[in-house]
Amino acid sequence: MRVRLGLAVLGTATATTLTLVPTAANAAPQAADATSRTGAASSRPVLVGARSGWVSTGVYVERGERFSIRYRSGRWTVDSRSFPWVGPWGYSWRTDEKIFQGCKVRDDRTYGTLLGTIGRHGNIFVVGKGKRFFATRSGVIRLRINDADNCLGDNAGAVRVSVRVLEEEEPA
Ligand SMILES: [Ca+2]
Repeated sequence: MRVRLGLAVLGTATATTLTLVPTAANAAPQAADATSRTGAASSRPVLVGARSGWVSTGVYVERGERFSIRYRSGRWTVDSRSFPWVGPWGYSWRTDEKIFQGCKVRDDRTYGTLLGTIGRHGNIFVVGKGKRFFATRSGVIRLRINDADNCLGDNAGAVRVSVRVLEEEEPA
């Protein structure tokens, strides 16, 4: 009786194993996709909210390194009641002159322009829709909208960029 019972248990175990096989086979391609996505993207996706102020990208660069910031998607506005949504290149000067002046982080650029800095007290540079940059100091790259902290309340939207530290000999 005990032997038969053992066989019955074995039979059950085999059946269970058989049903698990297709599940495992289905899971395998998903796992492979996830790995290849991660492997291909040494760039880091970063979401910069229009109401967030400075946002850390989590990407640290050493002085002298090159890095790229590329616009991926999204729109934002510096006044959701009165002004249209734009990408990280910001408003045209024609639209900009209709917006109350006095809220800019960089006066020489239009509202809505994506700005960057390295570390806490670095120069504020223009990112716009993105390009390659040269790090003039070491630190974490931070990004924000060209709209001052005390003017963020009426903003809306976000832009998504990818940030990547470039290899020494990497071509454009
Ligand atoms: Ca605003």
